[in-house]
Amino acid sequence: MTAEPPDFLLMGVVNVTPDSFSDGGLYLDPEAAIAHAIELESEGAAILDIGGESTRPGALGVSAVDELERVIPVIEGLLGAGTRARISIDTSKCRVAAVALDAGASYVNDVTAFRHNPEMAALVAERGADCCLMHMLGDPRTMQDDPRYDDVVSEVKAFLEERMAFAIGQGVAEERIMLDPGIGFGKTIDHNLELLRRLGELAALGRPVVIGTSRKSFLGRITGSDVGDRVFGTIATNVLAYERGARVFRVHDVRPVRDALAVTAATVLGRWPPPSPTTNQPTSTTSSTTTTRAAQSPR
Ligand code: HH2
Repeated sequence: MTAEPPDFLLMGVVNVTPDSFSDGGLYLDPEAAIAHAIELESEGAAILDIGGESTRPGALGVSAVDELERVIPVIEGLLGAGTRARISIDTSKCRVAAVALDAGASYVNDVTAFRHNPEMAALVAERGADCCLMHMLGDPRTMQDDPRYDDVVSEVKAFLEERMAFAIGQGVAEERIMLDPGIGFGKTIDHNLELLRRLGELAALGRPVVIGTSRKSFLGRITGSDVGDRVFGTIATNVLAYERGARVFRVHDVRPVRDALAVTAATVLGRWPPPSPTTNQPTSTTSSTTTTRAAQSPR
């Protein structure tokens, strides 16, 4: 495998759920989830995002107990297997995040941006974890029921600014925060496209932008492709998102997106190999510092 350019990170999706929209049931067995995560890491994932609750439109929530039963054996198994990738816990429950951090996770991906459990911010602060704050209109049960905005980009931007201020107010260090527009979370196809088209306005907030378009339904609406066949659309959106300043890419199909972004980054930078050593490291400081620098000065 060639070296990864220094300025982007791949977050591999590991859904330990029966009902996720694209891979529900495939990795509910911990051994299957661990093997899948190890494969994603070998393909270039620097972060493994472990989730035990689907957030697909209409999804019903699961209890913290069920969520923990799904994710903790996977986190422990991965660390036992010597993973060098960072472990992210994809949850909006403080209790789940706390146990996952105890088990060795170092990143909290909260699709509610600390709104579901505001005390999650203090937990992240206290543990010195990194976090991703994502925009969502409403909640997964209702979010796709006629979402409306006057200007989706400025409203998402204002929301992310407010959530970042909240997190900082609760003690989270600014350099620990990443921001995500929440593609598909309370957005029509046009809202998703407008957010991608004007992603630079969110990158201007100065924090690394995370983007999650992988296999989502708007790609199927455009191409007519089924959920398992949306990697080409996923690549197109991630390449454009990189060009507009995103630096963390949450994907199911790590290898193809990695190759596409490696060529994109090399072309945008205009040189190969990259100027500094690879930053695909498991330590939070290295990763977030690198992506921060990149987001502030993408080219
Ligand atoms: N998308 C999903 C879940 N978590 N987190 C962030 N930060 N950004 C995203 O775009 C995002 C996310 C939905 O994808 P998936 O996990 O594959 O599906 P499901 O929620 O059905 O498990």
